[in-house]
Amino acid sequence: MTRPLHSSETPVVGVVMGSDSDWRVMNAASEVLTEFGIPHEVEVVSAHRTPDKLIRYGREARGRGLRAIIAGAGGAAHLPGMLASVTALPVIGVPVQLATLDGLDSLLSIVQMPAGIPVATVSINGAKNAGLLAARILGSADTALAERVEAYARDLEAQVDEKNRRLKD
Ligand code: RP5
Repeated sequence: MTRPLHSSETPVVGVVMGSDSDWRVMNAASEVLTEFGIPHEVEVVSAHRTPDKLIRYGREARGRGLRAIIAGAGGAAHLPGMLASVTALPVIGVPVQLATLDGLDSLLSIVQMPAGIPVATVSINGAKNAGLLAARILGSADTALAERVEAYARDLEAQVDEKNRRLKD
């Protein structure tokens, strides 16, 4: 079952992952979305173990009200690309680092898409940035959300200023 994190609101972002073992990384995307007040759902959808579910999820996503999908997977990480093939929604891919190799396998599996089917790929284990990118995408049509994204950037700037002040003390 798809789990709305804010049951009173329709999810607008889908956070999906190839395995529940990816949650240790993908949790960061969910945390950011919660911080920005973006209703989202979390679901395990595997390109290889549940291919029918993947196709269904991708085809139904836009009709259910989702406006972006964040998809994380490791190893032979086909989930983000396959989802992008069956939906017109923006898909943000998160390469998840596994115990073997160093995550480069996941990164290359996600980033090397054929022309025509884009996936916006973030860094290895970059789920936090995936959440922030989803906030920016939604913010392009939501002034209040865009202002929260700007405030977040200002806060980062203030943190760097503060660190500089401490260095000089
Ligand atoms: C990928 O295989 C998943 O995204 C996960 O990163 C990896 C390993 O899955 P488990 O064997 O831990 O379920 O499809």
